[in-house]
Amino acid sequence: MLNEWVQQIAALCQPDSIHLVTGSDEEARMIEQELVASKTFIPLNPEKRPNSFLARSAPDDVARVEDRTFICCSKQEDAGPTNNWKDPVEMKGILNGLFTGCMKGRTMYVVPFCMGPLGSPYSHCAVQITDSPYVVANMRLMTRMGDQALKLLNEKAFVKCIHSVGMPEANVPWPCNTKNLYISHFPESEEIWSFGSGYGGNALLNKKSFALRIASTKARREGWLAEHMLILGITNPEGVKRYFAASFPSACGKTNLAMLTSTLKGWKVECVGDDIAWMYWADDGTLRAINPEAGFFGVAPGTSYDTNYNAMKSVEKNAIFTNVALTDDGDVWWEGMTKTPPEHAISWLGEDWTPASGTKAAHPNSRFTVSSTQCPILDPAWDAPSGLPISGIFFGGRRSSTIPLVRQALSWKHGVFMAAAMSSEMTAAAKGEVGKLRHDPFAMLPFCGYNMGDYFAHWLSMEQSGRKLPEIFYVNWFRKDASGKFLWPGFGENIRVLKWMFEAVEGKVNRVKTPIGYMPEALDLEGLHLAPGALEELLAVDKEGWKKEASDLASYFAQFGSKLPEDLKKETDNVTRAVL
Ligand code: TSX
Ligand code: MN
Repeated sequence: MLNEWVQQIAALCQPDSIHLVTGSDEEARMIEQELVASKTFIPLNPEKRPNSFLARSAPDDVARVEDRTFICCSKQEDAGPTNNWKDPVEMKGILNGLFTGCMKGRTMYVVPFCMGPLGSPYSHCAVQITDSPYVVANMRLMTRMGDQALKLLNEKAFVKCIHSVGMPEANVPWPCNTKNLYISHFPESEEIWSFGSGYGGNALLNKKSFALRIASTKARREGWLAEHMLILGITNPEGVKRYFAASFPSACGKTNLAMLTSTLKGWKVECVGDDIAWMYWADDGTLRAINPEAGFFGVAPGTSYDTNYNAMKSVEKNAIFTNVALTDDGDVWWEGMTKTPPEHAISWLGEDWTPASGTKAAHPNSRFTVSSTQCPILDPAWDAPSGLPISGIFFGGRRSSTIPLVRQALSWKHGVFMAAAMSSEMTAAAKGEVGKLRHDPFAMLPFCGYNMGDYFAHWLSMEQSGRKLPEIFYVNWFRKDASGKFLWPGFGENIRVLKWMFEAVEGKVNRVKTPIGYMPEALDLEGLHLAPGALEELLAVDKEGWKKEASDLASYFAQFGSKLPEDLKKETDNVTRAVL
């Protein structure tokens, strides 16, 4: 079956040769050498950054392209109002044209990979065909790939990922074809076809395309959850450990949180994953999570030994950097990495750069790719085939007003409502107007492979007897005072909020019931010099703000029409009534 499919794709794409990827070290060195020869990879100074490489993309191939991302299911209604839909037959016609001969003069790599711990009943295997050795090198760090996955592959049913940069006979460092971009998902046949881009989520089909868009449709059919969530473990001073999953829109510091360095004595955070969680109901009624990934593909700018010590330690060796700056001593640099910038560097565009240039040395969406195993606080059980029990789930967004530092949902339904109501202020890192609110339910807006209204209903349907539902929370590290200053110090100090949630799960904290959820009566602020009145401001229920919030939400929800679950309408009415 695998062989047949490979031959079929080869006949379409007409590559010069086919390479079935084994995942061996010799093979990795060979691919790296090939990438160095084609100038895709610049080897970094081995004294500074051993066995690490820098890649610079084409200037117009630097991020996921949501308006060229398609869900191709037979009925448009099944894609819903938040996805781009195309008829599967029509899309296959377009793709057949584009893929014909698209790998002429190139090698076609066949990459078997497993998402999730090897041998876990919760894991799923897939195969990606690609003509990008850069993609193969990244997938080696981010997934369990090669022979180990091939052995586990279900020959009858595996997700088929087909990717081409769309530049046959290419002899350039970063081949791509951004005039003809298609990132197409076929949830009914479990196929992904991606053409024209070599960057990030457009090309590494294991991540957003498979582990979220296709997996979310699988999860809906089979009664589990495929979510855009980090997973972390928290241990208290008594040695009790609990796991939490958490979901945030972009530019909220999800990777920083996943690798948090605690500032509270005796409290420890360990990292299971920073981006995706697959969660299942175990026979004992608990929700158990695995991280389907095996590596990090993190945004570089803003990452420093101060903001994310463990990420910086993780990328000290064996890392791939994409679109960061190259320093004169053969190392990497990006905005926010050090307090003082280098006096001179080569920018992500390959040009001379100095602090006086007035441009960014690294692209705002520049990345590091590294294996999870290099994270100093990787949870010892991160790879457990049985997954890890989830005590709580929290959601959040970047909001300068209205949304309190932390609150606990009043019920499962209320928690689902809070997550469906997620929104975040846009930063310069994302396109759009800076400061403008963008709704991003469950941080799944670009990643849900089906109708978002059905997705809400799926979450509501998780509430069943015999299940130990995790507690749901909502946090906001970004509330500001009247003068525009952040009220909360964030980063490692967020452990104080994690502590409150940990104890809330155990029913140990004092909390007050408000119309928007349970709020802390107090937080552990020992050793923290918060401005007088700041905590009150952080936890204030702003009636005027909530009135606006509720009416804005009602109009946002209206787009889902009859697909919007009754329970979410009721929850919207409840808050509206309570704050009026
Ligand atoms: O990642 C962030 N987190 C989570 C950390 C575990 N960031 C960075 C967001 C961009 C990706 C934050 N920024 C956080 C936060 O909790 N909070 C803030 C806002 C903030 C920024 C700076 C300061 C305080 C708050 N203080 C000083 O600069 C001294
Ligand atoms: Mn993500």
